[in-house]
Amino acid sequence: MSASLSAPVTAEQVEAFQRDGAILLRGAFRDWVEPLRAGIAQVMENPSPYERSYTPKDGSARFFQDLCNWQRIPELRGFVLEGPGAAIAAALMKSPIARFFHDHILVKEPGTSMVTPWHQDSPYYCVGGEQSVSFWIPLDPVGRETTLECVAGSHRWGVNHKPQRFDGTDLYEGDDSPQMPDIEAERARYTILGWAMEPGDAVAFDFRTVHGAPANRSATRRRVFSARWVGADAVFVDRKGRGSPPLRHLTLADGAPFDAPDFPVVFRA
Ligand SMILES: O=C(O)CCC(=O)C(=O)O
Repeated sequence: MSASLSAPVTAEQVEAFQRDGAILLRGAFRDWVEPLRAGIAQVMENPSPYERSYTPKDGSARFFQDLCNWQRIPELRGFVLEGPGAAIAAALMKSPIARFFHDHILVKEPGTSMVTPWHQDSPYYCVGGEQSVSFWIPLDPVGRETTLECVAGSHRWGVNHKPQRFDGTDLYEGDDSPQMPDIEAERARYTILGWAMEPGDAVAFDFRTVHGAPANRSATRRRVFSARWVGADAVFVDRKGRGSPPLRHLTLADGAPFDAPDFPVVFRA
């Protein structure tokens, strides 16, 4: 289950990622489905202090979320340090290194009405730079009507829209950054990418890419492991520990290279 020595992605995939800010990687993490399922089960049994699940007011099933568990759960640690993600991330980002940022577990139980609103990840994160990628890896089959959706090219819009919690409240008090446009109401104006997926497939998307996900109206769980990577140009952005994840213990200076023990360089060209 170690990284392949051959090119981890094709030149066409790299160009599509750079152009669209989101691509589908069929089967990229197929060998890691069982370890990731086992890791998620352990986290759900024993969540971290970062857990922030939502239970819809209509009584439908919950949307479980937890973050930053890779260091304490052996299966997740194995995925980060030994899986193919680091090499794929470096290639897609066109970076000589891939540094791990954090992991995010997102489980939409069957029937949950919880929609993941359209958003960009970059304004939530204490990291900036041009080189970033998240792998959104479903561990259950996901139909087109339930899958992650990304707005093609939105990573190049040059705007950081106001970050909000998934329940619609603002993340930062007094934040006057622009509101996310109502993508849902005007879907025809955008090129919206989304794919039916099998366990171990991945959507690779840039932290700046506008994305969201529907409720899970299916009868199947939608377990997802998201793994987030940055490249050589990453710098710390001081959000005073109020971002997501709320990493209050970091002592890096604003604008300093993003280098701390929690964020290991896993791949070097
Ligand atoms: O899985 C979802 O519902 C949303 C995923 C997401 O926003 C992310 O991985 O950044």
